[in-house]
Amino acid sequence: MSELAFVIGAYLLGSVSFGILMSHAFGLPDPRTVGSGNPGATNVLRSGKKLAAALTLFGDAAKGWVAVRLALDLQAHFGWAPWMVCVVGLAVFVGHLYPIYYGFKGGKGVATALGILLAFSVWLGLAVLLTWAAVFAISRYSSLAALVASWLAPIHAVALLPYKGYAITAAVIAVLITWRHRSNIKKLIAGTEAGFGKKQ
Ligand code: NKO
Repeated sequence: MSELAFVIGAYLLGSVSFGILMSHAFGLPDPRTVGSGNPGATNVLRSGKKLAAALTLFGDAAKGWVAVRLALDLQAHFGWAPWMVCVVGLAVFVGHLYPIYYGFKGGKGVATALGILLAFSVWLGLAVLLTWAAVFAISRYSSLAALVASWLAPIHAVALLPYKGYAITAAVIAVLITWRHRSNIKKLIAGTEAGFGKKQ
């Protein structure tokens, strides 16, 4: 029962959008009404306010990290099944994608996934972060970097972590990230995706 309450709490925490909150705090337009229309760090960065984008990235990642970190502590103290931690991770992630506070229209899950994977394992989080940075450095597309990082995350998880539930969770996250990036994928193929720097 306490597990179910915690899963619901994780979903509600995931529903909090730092992209919307930070844009409001910095007097920027609602990110859902400008650029790609996505309430994520990338689209907040398109406003030109780097601090607002950085705080969006930090906040959206932190909520994923906090939910999973707390679940790991509770699992250790109360003998929850290990897979409960995975369910909590997916709950906070689904909250970000389909938030109860914003008509179930949320973000693409990249920053929140990073926080979740960092809480599973710092090495897993760093491997995924490095993948994102490498693909972004080469392509200058935030979306392509997120897609490739998400696809490689389950492979990193299998290689790094003995508990296979984390790899399965990363695979589910990769499927959902890909689904949420379907408009980006169409634009990448058409050559009309908005990049940063040299490609713009
Ligand atoms: O506006 O549709 P858009 O171009 O904004 O946005 C596409 C973008 C949406 O995601 C975000 C969050 C952005 C993050 C920048 C992240 C920097 C570090 C990322 C690490 C990545 C982890 C991948 C996790 C995979 C499981 O994609």
